[in-house]
Amino acid sequence: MREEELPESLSEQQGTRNVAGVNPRATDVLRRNGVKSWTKPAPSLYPHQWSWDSAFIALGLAHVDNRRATNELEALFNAQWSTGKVPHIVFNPEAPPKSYFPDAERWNSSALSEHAPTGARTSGLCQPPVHAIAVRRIWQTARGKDNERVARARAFLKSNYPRLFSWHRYLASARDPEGSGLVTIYHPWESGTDNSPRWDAALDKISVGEVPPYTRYDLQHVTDPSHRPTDSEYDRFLWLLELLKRARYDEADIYERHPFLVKDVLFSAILVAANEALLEISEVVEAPREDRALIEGWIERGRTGLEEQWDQELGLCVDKDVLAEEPLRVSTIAGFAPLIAGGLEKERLRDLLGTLDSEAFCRNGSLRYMLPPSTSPEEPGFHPRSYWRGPVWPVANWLLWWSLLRMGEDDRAEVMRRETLEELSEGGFAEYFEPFTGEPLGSGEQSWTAAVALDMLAAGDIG
Ligand code: 9WN
Repeated sequence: MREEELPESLSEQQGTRNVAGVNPRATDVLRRNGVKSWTKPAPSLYPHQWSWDSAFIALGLAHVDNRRATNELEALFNAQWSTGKVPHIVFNPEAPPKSYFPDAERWNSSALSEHAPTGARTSGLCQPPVHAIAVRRIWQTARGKDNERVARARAFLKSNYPRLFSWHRYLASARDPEGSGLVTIYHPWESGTDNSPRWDAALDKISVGEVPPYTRYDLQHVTDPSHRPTDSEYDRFLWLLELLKRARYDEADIYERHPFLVKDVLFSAILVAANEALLEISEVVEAPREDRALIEGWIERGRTGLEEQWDQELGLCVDKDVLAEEPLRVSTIAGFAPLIAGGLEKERLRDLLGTLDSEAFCRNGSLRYMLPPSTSPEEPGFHPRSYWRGPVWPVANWLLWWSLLRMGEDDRAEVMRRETLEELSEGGFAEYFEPFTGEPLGSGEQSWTAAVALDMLAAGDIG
């Protein structure tokens, strides 16, 4: 769809405040990245539909165009696997050739797995389940509006509730056969924080075998290759992909022999928060009582599992290498997982806020803005320009801001919101930012950056 064919209502500012021109610019980014019924994460670096990007995008679009927000999620869920898995990438058949690697051919999921969808080509992985949170936002922004909009939102909730429920059930079962409350990921791409030092120790243990030749197209879309993962990281990523293909994406097979099985605390915490949203949705759609009991059980189990991963010395929660049975002790934003999962005891909340307000994160004296670097500058694996090894990511700020609000930490939340919006007002809607200079890095015009700005701007307007 060409730009001029995108719905006009995207430029209507429904109830959002304009902070230094951020609002109209954010709306324009989402308009320009729009493709048919969904939105590219970025104009050229990411030409397909990504799972958690789409959830954040829908969250932002809910404030400017509810129909487009619902279309975004429906397009994604149309590619859901029969196991309940929501794929991390849904490939765009109209993407220019040689624009993103690994492509649909390399994943080959429809040929390898009977569970893959028939109408779309997808990757074989998944990403953090922000979707129910976005669906609830669609409901919140429709409530109190005209009857037709409320009825449309209710119908959307009703038709998509079963998809959300089966997605969460998949994560609670296939991805947690131990019943630990924590989700196992098979690949760093599933975490959404791909080259974070969180994964270094687990990746180091893998001996990389023969990877069929490949060309990285991502490097042609950034000004400096040091912003992106290194070639050696890519070799490991691609090797894990080969192993998943050999297992034909079969969960039991993967669990049996895959060399990268990690309990991801950030993913698990997002699932807890999404389960809270799902519980509210289940009430709106009057879902069976048994569903609600199950969802409540998942929430409780998730919080208990996270508490077991608490590291008192770091003042953070840490991931766990399932195979080595070891905690992965690295200081990154993922460690704030319990804040995202909510339901905290006073003491744990105090610990987490103490870490957030320390030199290791927001109070580092050299920061351009008081925003948490993705990896603490005190970590040996920290790198201020390399992707998830240090740069500030606006979506991560959104997760923390939203969690602080839910914990009643309004003043801290307001600082996070203000600093984020100021950074975007100065640097634009970049994918990520250098923490000490505020320099925009990675792709420009990143959709989820624009989307979280819209949600932050609208704060106060919604319940
Ligand atoms: C691999 C799209 C995605 C985000 C991820 C981010 C990055 C892909 C890549 O871009 O990952 O999935 O090629 O680097 O790490 O969180 O969903 O924006």
